[in-house]
Amino acid sequence: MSLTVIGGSVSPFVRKVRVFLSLKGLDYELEPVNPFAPPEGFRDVSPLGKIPAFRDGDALLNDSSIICAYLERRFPEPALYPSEPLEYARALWFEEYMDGGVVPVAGPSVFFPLVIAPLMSGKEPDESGPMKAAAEDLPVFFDYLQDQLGDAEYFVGGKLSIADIAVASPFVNLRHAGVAPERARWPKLRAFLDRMHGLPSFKSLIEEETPIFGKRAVLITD
Ligand SMILES: N[C@@H](CCC(=O)N[C@@H](CS)C(=O)NCC(=O)O)C(=O)O
Repeated sequence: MSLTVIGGSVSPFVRKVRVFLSLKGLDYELEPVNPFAPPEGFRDVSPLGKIPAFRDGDALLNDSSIICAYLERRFPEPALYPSEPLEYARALWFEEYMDGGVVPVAGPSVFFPLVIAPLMSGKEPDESGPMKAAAEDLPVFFDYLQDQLGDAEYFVGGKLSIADIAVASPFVNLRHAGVAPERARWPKLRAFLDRMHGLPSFKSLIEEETPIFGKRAVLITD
């Protein structure tokens, strides 16, 4: 068996797949690709030019959600999707809420200008735009997530699932940018993130990524 994740840790979608594999107890290779400076022929591997792509032997797959869904069928244990129909649908919803709702806002308006642009240009970032976005655009997502989590430990069905992995992954990017839901305002969401990011599957990636992204002063946190 030979499993390969194609992409870099800059991406919350790549991280989602890597955490998923880790929680399944599966070994894999990481083939680093920067989608913004892709190797020649990358479109043959990823028709939309995006990461992650994934290889299982000769089979090639794209899109983090599809890769995780495939892995669940291919390696059913431990189950990381709920089996009850409504819980299954809710788990998929939280995945979509993050991938299609939160990431397209948090990525370009906070993570990219505070972390990636300075890495590429070597210049200090102008924090005003990202801080405004963090203060004005992200709270609606934090409110919703905290409300949906309530007093539960996990988002769906009282059990760790793809929903929790998908929610926690983009918050690692925000964390690298020095942004986190303030503890006083979103205590339950923040405690959930602390728990998730403390799992060995997340922790090892955060430790791997931190030297690459540098350690920004925490801007919005407690
Ligand atoms: N829905 C896709 C989204 C993948 C995605 O947007 N990846 C970004 C990196 S975070 C990318 O490769 N962007 C390059 C581009 O859009 O050209 C997934 O879940 O895998």
